[in-house]
Amino acid sequence: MTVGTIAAVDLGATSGRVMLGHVGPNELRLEPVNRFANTPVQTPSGLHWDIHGLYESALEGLAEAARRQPRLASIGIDSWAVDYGLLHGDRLLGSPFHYRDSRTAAGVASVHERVPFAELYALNGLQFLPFNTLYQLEAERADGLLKQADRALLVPDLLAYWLTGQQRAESTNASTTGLLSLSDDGHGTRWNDSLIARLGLPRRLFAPLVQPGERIGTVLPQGASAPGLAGTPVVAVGSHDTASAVVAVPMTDPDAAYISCGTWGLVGVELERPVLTEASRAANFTNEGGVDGRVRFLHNVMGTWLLSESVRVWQQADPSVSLLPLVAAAEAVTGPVAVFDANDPRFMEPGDMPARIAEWCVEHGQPVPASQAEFVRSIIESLAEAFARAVQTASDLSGTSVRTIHIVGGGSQNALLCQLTADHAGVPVLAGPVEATALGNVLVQARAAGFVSGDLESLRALVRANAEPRAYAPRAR
Ligand code: LRH
Repeated sequence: MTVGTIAAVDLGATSGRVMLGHVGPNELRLEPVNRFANTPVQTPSGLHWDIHGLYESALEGLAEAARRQPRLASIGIDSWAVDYGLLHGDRLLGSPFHYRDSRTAAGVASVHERVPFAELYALNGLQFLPFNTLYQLEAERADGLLKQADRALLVPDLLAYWLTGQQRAESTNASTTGLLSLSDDGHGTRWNDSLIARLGLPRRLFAPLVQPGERIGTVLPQGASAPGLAGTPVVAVGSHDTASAVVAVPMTDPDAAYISCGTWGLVGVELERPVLTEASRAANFTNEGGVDGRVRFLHNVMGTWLLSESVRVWQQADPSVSLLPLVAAAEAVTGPVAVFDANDPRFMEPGDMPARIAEWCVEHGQPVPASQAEFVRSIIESLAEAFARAVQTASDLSGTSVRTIHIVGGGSQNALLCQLTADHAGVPVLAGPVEATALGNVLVQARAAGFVSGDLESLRALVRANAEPRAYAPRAR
């Protein structure tokens, strides 16, 4: 086996990047090509993604990748889940909505009237999140917009379509729509036609499914903005960013939990079979589709969103405020700070997070943080507490006795968060890699191209061999 080079497009809720991945049996190296901001746009119709800007930035990165590496083996695309573009023929019907837009509230009620949540959970195994695709589609249906649409493509599928002309639905991300059939051995092979019909959704919206590792198509000459890009295969990866991140969690122990920590903290364990008990429904745990048919049994905790939204608000008064010095100042805070419920729905939508945290503290008789450093400390303590609680619940519900917690993604660089998570959980934390999502994306492509082989455990061994995670031992509390 040789070392091959692959391109990964990885779009997060606040930034995107194109990476080259150099992969062989003993090599795994990422080479950043470009990074760009992902700035949502508020218009009278609501909060939208700047999908054309994102596509353009991805194309710029891919063009540069092809310049640096004329023999790219393939391209793979991942992004956040649930959001989609509606198409009429090849025409996009408006900018995709951001999942933090509040339009879906009415959609939730009307979906649950047709299919009560308990029944939905038995069918799709998904935790309740008000923005799951099926609720968003219900909002479009009620507005009459679906009459004109003949496809709904999730964001990575939409970009892959623009590159290749092929409309496909990658299964890990499709599992977050709530509209896939869930069988005993997991997700991913069939749309749930009867559920789609009961919800009054047109079946034509849903493209044929592909599994991670399958080829979607090749870059069209008109999709190529650089010589050398046309004809490059576009391969399905775990196109849900969290599915790709979980591929690159360097777990060696089956009794491990993971936290994929970026905007969200996705906290859970990997399983062979879904858990659909009454207890897991009550705890709002999800069974999302993973690569190789694994199940991502996890819960969404609010994540670094609480920090980035707070900093955004502080910057409105003082543009010099930035997160890193505040985290350093938070490390120096010694007295007790409020630990609030990071999962409270009031923190979901964009807005004045410090004010909402203060409001929560007043309502619950806790001290309101007195400075920005105290707010940051309080947020990090609260996230660590919520992470530890979710690990415990994942362990109880799945029967996994967690001995290690892996933190991957941007949050793994936050030493205070990692240490406090270990302390709250009373379990050692292993932190890194930071770029787990891009690594998972690259590894699935590399396996499809034959540069590496084996199951997820072999891919994870390669991640670990190339970057040893940093260990945080729990301290007595
Ligand atoms: C993380 C993520 C998460 C979803 C949310 C919409 O980026 O994909 O797994 O629940 O965004």
